Amino acid sequence: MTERTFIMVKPDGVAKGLTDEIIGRIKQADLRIVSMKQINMNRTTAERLYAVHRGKEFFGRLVEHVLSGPVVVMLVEGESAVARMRELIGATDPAKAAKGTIRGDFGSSITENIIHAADSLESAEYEIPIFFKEGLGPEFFVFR
Ligand code: 3AN
Repeated sequence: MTERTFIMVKPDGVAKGLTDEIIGRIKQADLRIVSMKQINMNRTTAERLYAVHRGKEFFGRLVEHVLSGPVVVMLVEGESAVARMRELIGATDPAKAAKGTIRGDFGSSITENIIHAADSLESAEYEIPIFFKEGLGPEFFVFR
């Protein structure tokens, strides 16, 4: 099934100059980047994105990290895009993520783990409209 998913290169990934490397891996996996932009998130948006984690011990660290610098948000489309992107990013903790995955290759800690990818179609449907409004603005293009 063709799916759309939400991807975000986190501030540590942007700061390490990994955006191009990540774009390359997404395209290599036969997925399309439908739209992409670099933004500085505000607190309201960060807390909305991570609303499912509110109340957890790490919520504050997660929000502070995502506010610490620019992020690159992407709308990615393709066959089984949600599962395929989760394979590409690897396990949440970089120390446990396989080599060859983005987090396994570049992540430095469970907070600074380079990249976010929606963990289900339901999550993607919640996360995408926080950052992308269909049909609005010049930001919609297809990066093949
Ligand atoms: P994933 O990003 O792999 O879907 P989630 O949904 O469990 O993982 O967690 C969302 C984010 O919260 C992770 N990307 C990670 O940065 C952070 N996180 C999760 N668990 C912890 C933890 N125990 N300590 C610090 N940060 C955490």
